[in-house]
Amino acid sequence: MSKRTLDAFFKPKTTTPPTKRPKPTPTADNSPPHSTEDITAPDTHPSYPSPIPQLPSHISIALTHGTPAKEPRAINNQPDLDLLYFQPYITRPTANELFKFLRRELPFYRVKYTIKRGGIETEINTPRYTTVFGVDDTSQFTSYRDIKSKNKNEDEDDEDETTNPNENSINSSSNLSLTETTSKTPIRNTKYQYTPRPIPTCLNQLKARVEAATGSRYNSCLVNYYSSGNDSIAFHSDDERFLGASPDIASLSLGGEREFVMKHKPVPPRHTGSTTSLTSTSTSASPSTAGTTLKFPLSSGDMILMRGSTQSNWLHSIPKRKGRSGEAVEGRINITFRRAMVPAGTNNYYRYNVGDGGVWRWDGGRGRWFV
Ligand SMILES: O=C(O)CCC(=O)C(=O)O
Repeated sequence: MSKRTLDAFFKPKTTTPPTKRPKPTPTADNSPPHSTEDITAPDTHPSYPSPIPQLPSHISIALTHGTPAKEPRAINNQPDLDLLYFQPYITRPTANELFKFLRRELPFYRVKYTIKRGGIETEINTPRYTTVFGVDDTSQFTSYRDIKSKNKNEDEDDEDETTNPNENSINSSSNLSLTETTSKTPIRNTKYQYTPRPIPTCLNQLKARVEAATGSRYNSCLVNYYSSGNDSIAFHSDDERFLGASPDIASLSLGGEREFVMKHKPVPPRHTGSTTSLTSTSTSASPSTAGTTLKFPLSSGDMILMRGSTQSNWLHSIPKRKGRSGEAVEGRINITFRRAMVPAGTNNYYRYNVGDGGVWRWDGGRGRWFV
């Protein structure tokens, strides 16, 4: 294939029109939308509805030199439970700054989808604002320059500009294209149902720190925003097969305090004398676990790492929180860092965290969301 044809192939074809952004008025967050220290260009990519700024340098420095703020506590005193509880992972002042930055700068969505309940199509309105970045292990974002460089090496006669592998930074993310991880060839257009988006530098920096603290690798950042104590997430486990058998999931809290509640999955009664007996990953639970509910307060900057057999045996939730004024209405961001192994994970994450609706933005000046 000629260089000209390859260039045309890899260049992003369409650019999503930028979404409306609030005028840069002084914000209720007490910080200008872009402080004077933030002079580095924002990340841009055709899959982003608008550019995503770099972390202010004081946050970036605090993350690099100040995390983990405290060594974690291992919680493994219940059957099948294996947690690391960082209380906190990021100091409260930095966590609150990071909360305001991410609420202001990330594109959020309010996803609606339908499921069949008792044979009837039911519309579900996700009771949170959500967003997601990243792609499963079978694909990777590769810089346009690197692809050109690889092609150049295969065709030494082709004249091309010199490439610098160090420029494969997300900062030049408009250059990033999806390639197959093993073959390094461009992915098929039909591989994903939704367009995966590279993790912007601000979240990538955070991910790198979390990886160092937890000893795990992640390829996806899922972000939830709970605008008040009325927003919640029901009991569930992140036990999808696309995460592998015993996934590590790091869950970071920023902003308002909420309670993280866990309970063991129901243990099916022991079934004997049948060749079609149920199999379950939960059979190791002792009777004393049944009905045990664990509650972990999550303040701004706290992080819980769920690992090992936790997801296959325990459910977790953030229940609604009422009655304690102030805390109950304060916004909260939760970021989960996960590693999806196969495209089903990417499809699932984008379907339920981005979907097909409009982009929601936080207007700090007015203290409200707009679409
Ligand atoms: O908000 C939280 O702390 C939990 C989020 C969660 O459970 C999830 O995203 O699956």
